Amino acid sequence: MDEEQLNNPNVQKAVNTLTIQNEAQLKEIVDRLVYQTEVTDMHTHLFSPDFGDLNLWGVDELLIYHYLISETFRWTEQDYASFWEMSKTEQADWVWKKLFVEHSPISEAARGVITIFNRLGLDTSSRNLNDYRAQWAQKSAEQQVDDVMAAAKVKKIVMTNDPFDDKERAVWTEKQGNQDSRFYAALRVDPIVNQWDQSVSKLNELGYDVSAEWETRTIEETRRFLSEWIERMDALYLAISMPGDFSYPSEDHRSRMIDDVIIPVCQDKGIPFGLMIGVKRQVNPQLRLAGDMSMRSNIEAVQNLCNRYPDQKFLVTMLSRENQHELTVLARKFRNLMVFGCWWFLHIESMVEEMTRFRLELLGTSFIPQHSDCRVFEQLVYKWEHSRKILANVLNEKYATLMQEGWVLTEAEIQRDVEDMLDVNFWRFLGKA
Ligand code: RAT
Ligand code: ZN
Repeated sequence: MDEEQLNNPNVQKAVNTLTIQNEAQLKEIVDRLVYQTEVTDMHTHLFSPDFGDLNLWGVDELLIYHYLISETFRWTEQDYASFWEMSKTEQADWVWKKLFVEHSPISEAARGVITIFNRLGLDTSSRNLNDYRAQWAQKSAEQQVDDVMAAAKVKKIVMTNDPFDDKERAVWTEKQGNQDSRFYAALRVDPIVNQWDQSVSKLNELGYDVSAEWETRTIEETRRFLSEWIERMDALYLAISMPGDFSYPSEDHRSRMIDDVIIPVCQDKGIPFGLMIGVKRQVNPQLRLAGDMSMRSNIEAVQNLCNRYPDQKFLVTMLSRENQHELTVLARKFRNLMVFGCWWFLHIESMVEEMTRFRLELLGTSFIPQHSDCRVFEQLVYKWEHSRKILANVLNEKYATLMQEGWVLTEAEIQRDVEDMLDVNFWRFLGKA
């Protein structure tokens, strides 16, 4: 068949519905589809170019990613304060020297930088940081966003949006907010749930009549705050990170806020509540953003939420390896629970493989295998490529065992499954697909 025929949609459809003949053909098809299918990245810390310098990109930002900062400090006695006093360029020089020159960049986060350089066409053998900087200097933020999304095959990006952040709020209130249709908002609610005392004055400043006491007026006004911001941002879901000792229900502020404000607002707006559970914040405050740890959690909090609110959808990921299997089992019991991503310290090859494998074995394709959690734009390239490789390998193995039993497969069926996992499951869960 020549290229013209292959590009004809009718011919394509006929080819897609042909039975796959052997495992070599299967591998070619699965690899191609997993690598080529455009993804929806449902949790990131990226911003569209509308947000100006909140949109982080470039080689220095890549090197001072907090995942790399904590790794770099393992190689030096340097005091923390002097590191934070350095300019970004000096910090990046230091990370480069310690992690890429004096040692091999083998960790996931360090290897990721090399994948990015290579995919963006830089000479990884030169190891010349200033050359890399010079090549980046030729780009604009807008161009880089386009190029990276094309290279990573990411079509939709969900940001993490915080109205308490002064810089970000100004973009929503004084400018036009997000105008880029490839980007979507998720409203982050950590402060009002986890630091209520500090949030009261902030809400007052923003014009909401709340007080430290939990009373009707405070509940109404906090609901109003969330509703107005969901509308302003067109937020797809509410999101929070929870410490490992999160329990629900409980006689505490968190449970009151969930029951009286968060769930009623989510129900009213018809949006999910996303929970990322198992962080132990600031075990080493000197490392700042890099100073958080993972913590084992009690799955019963999720079970109780799903049980009490069967009509409410919950997007959930957990941070400790020990919680992963039971979270996946719980998703078999509650269709209002969508398991997503391999979060933070689990976003490493060995854990992604283990989790992807048992999630497929317990849930079939009815989950969201990955989100990137990127903070720097170019990270989309490595985070997605590394995960796609694992997903392709595991899927190849699973389909091959079906074929060995005489099950016939078509390319169209595999395409459906891959699109579900990388894109559609998220939107369907939101009721938007
Ligand atoms: O993965 C990260 O970069 C963490 O620092 C957190 O931001 C985490 O993903 C979160 O959303 O709380
Ligand atoms: Zn995150």
